[in-house]
Amino acid sequence: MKVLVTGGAGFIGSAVVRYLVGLGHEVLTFDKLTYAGNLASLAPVWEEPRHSFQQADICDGPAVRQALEAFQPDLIMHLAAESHVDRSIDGPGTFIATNVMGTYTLLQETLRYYGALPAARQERFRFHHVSTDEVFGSLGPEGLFREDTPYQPNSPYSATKAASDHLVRAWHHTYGLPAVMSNCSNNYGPYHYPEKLIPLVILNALEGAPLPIYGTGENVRDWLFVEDHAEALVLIATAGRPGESYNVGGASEQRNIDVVKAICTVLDDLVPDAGIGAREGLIRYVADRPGHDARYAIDFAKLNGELGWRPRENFESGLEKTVRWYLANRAWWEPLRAGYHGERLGLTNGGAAAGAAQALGNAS
Ligand code: NAD
Ligand code: TDX
Repeated sequence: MKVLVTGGAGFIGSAVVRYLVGLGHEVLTFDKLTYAGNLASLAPVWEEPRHSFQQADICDGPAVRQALEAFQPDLIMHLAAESHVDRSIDGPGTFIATNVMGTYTLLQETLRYYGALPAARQERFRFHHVSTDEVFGSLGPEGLFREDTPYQPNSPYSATKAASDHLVRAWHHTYGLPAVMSNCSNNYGPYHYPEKLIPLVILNALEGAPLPIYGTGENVRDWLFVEDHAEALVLIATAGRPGESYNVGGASEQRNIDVVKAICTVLDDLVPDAGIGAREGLIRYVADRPGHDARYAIDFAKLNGELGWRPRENFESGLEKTVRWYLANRAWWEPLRAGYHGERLGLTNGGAAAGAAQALGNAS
């Protein structure tokens, strides 16, 4: 297959690209290279003739059109997004631009491209939209998100992802675009930009810096190893039913405080440091995230029943792999830490108005 992957230089996108190329598919990575995009994450496939790269913005209709016409994909996997909840609190404008307007632009150009394909290629063509469980809002202590759970997004990030999900659904329902969707839980693993909880805590703990826990640390997330997710995404994109959505979860619910303590234990074991001591001593409770969702948990019975997928890693095995990867790949993360060193994000919305005007201006 020829697969165009938007956001393929990001954390999950690059795992998908590496997996697809490994399977023998021909892949075009289409990515704007924002702060979160990193060509070093594509190093394992960079020399492969089956892989090519185009730096471009999904909000740029002519660039999307040119890429589709030149590459002629059989499948589009759409992962490009602004993805960090804390940044969406500080500046929602870029989230509206990329996640909403960018998805709209991509859908329009995809529909145009799809409409011009011969019938046999239309039959095979799929558009896969990758989304998040955060669109479903926040759970209490019991229950799981299912595909039919009502949408109740609480952060600017999840509101823009919910909007993009609705657009994809409508383009399928109204225009007949053969689209599938998936909503997954929190990913972790190699090549994760160190602004999210797990990589941030690994790197801070390694250097003996404070480990910030928002609020009480009781919030629960369901952790999914990124390579398990990549496998699920390719299965959904190729074998999922158009018009359907599939939940993807890791069957690994953890309280944040337990995640941070587990990272401390693995690092104390692998890299003991007398100067730092037991790393749990670095934990600091800090101001809560505004609108912080209490609990996310996923029921992936549909994906398991229809397509036979389940995660290979449990949290313990996945976390140890992840920590070992960061220890072995300083050259990947040191330049990123030089640019962003874990400063607290998401406590103001001071830049929002200016950011919105600028971002939406660029998108039109
Ligand atoms: P990421 O932030 O690591 O990567 C996003 C990528 O998209 C980057 O390479 C960036 O350069 C690119 N990008 C951003 N704006 C773009 C634009 N306008 N045009 C083209 N490229 C652009 O994100 P991720 O964690 O890999 O997430 C990938 C997708 O999965 C997103 O749609 C996200 O909402 C979704 N998701 C992520 C998680 C998670 O835990 N990380 C969980 C559920 C869903
Ligand atoms: O320093 C921190 N301290 C802390 O306690 C950070 C960065 C986070 N947290 C908490 C907030 C959350 O309860 O840890 C939890 C995980 O936070 P993030 O890593 O920021 O992830 P989350 O907000 O849950 O969203 C992630 O999963 C769903 C991804 O960033 C989204 O893109 C995805 O859709």
